[in-house]
Amino acid sequence: MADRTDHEDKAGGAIKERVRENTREPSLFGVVLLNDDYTPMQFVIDVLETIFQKSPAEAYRIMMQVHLDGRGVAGIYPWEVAETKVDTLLSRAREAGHPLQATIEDA
Ligand code: TYC
Repeated sequence: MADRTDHEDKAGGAIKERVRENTREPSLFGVVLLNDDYTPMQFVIDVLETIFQKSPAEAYRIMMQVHLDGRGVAGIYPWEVAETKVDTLLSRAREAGHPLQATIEDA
């Protein structure tokens, strides 16, 4: 193709732009935190800041949403990222002796 421009075929005609042909956006999944009566609020804020990269204000807002509504979305990611976040979250919670739970659902 070095002797032709990107937008011409062999006969010198225009090639149609290919938009999203043979490509797909990755499917996305929400990591949902679940409420319980024992995990300290500050622990939930800490994991939202450190594992889900939330600002202190956003972490507080999400924690309160889970506390009041029973559940809340911590973040939306491709499948393998969501799984890793949940694994990290559950290890940290168990290590600290807290019953915090999270699920993954279609975003
Ligand atoms: N309900 C907990 C408490 O009162 C706080 C909490 C918030 C726990 C969010 C879990 O995902 C959670 N200490």
